[in-house]
Amino acid sequence: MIYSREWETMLREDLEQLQVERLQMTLNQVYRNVSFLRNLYDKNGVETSEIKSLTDLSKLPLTSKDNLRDSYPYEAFAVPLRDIVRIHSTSGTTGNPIVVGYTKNDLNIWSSLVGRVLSAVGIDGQDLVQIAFSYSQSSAGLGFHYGAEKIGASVIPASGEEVLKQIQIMKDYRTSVLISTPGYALHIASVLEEHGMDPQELNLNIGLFGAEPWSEKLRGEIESRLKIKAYDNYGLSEIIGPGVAYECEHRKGMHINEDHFIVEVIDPETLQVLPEGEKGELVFTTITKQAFPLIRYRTGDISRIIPDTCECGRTFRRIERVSGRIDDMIIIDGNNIFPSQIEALLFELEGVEPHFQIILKRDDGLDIIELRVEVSRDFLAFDEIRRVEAFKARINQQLKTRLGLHAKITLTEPMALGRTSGEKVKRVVDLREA
Ligand code: DLL
Repeated sequence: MIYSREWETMLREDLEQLQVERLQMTLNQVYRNVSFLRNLYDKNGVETSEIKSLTDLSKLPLTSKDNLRDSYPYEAFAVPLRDIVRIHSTSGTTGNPIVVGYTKNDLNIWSSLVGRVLSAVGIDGQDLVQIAFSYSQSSAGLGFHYGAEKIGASVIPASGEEVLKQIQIMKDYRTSVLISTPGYALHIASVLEEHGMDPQELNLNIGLFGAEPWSEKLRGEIESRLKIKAYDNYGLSEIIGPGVAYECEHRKGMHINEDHFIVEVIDPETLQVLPEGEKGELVFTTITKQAFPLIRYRTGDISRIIPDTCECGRTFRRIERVSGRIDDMIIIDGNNIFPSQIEALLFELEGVEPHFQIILKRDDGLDIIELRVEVSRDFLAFDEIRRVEAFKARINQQLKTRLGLHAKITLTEPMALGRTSGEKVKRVVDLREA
C-alpha cells in the first residue's frame, strides 16, 4: 500500500522542516547546473544560500513557460543526458515545446506519487485500471501506467482505441477504474446511451479524471450517467505530470504532495504571494526532482489553498479544483470572463451538451466572440429553423444578462469540437493575433 501514514500525515512542522532541507539541496543543485536559473539569480542579486525558510522563498524570482521554451531542448536539465532515462514534452502549439527529462530516481518518485493518487480513492491491487489517456509525448498515459503498476493493479493501456472499442474492453475485461479526461468520460456515457447500453452492464466503479477543468455539476452528471464515483486529480508535465495533487475519499479539494512540491498562490497582476485561502495563480517549486527541477514556476492555473485540515487525517494542504487558466481569461469590453462561467450558464440550458469552444476574432478593430456549442443529435435533426434560432437567442440572452456578452452562436453536432481519447478540448481559440 503506497498510502503511507508516515508521509501523508506528518506533523506540519516536521513537513515544513523537510521542505526547507529539500529546498536548500535543490537550490544548490540548480545554481550549479541550470544556467538560466543561475543567470536569473545573479541578475537579480539573490544568493540561494540566503533562502533559509519557506517565507524566504518569495525572495527568489518567479519562472515561467517562456524560460523553459527558451531553454529548448535540454538547457533546463540539471543532469547530463546520460542520466536521463525518459523524455516527455508539451505539445508546443505556441512556440517551442517544453522538454521534460526524468532520471531513474525521478521515475521512481513519480510512480509512487501517482500510486498515492490512486490509493487515496481506494484503487488497489484488485482493480482493473483502463487508461484512456495518450501514451505519446504527453505525461498522462505513462504517468498513470507506472503508478497503477506500482500499486499492483492490472493495467489496460487502452489509449488510442476508438470509443466503441474502449467500451467493449471495459465490458469484456471487467474494467473497474477508468482514467481519462472528464470530457472523454462524458463522451463514453453518451455513446453508451446512443447504443442503448446500460452502464450497469459494466463493472466500472471509479473514474479518476483530470488534465482539464471540470465542475461539480459535470462530476454529478458523469456519476449518474456512468453509475460510478468520480474523482479529480491535478498535475502538469513541467512539474512532473499527474501526481501533483489529488482528492481523497472526502472530495473536498486536492491534497498536494507537499513532501515533493512547495505550493504558493500569487496575484497574477502584482506577482505578490497571497494569504492562504485567497484565489490566484498556483506557483510550484519541486524539491526532490533531479533532472528537471523548477523553482517558483508559474503554472497559469487558477485555484486557492483551502485553509483548514481535511477529515481524512492527511496533513498535506489542499487546493480547490482548478477553475481555469489565467491565459483563458477573456477581456471583452472591460469584463473579465472565464470559460467556466460560460460552462455554468450552458449547463442550465436544456439540450446543450456541456461542450463548447470560444473563438475570438477581430473584425475592423472590433473583437468578436463566436461561441460554438455542441447540442444533441435529436436537437439538430429537428429541422425547424425558427426553433433553432429561438434557442440561440435564449443562449445569447443569458450571456447578455449574466455576463454582459454578445456572441455569435454556432450549434454543432456532438463531438464536432474534437475529443478523442487522451485529448483535451481547447476552450478558447484566439485568432486575434493571427
Ligand atoms: O495534464 C497532467 C495530468 C494528466 C494531470 C492527467 C492529471 C490527469 P499537461 O498536459 O502538462 O499535464 O497539462 C497541464 O492541464 O496546467 C492545467 O491547466 C490542466 N489540468 C491538469 N489537471 C487538471 C485538473 C497534464 N484536475 C495543465 N483540473 C495544467 C483542471 C487541470 N485543470
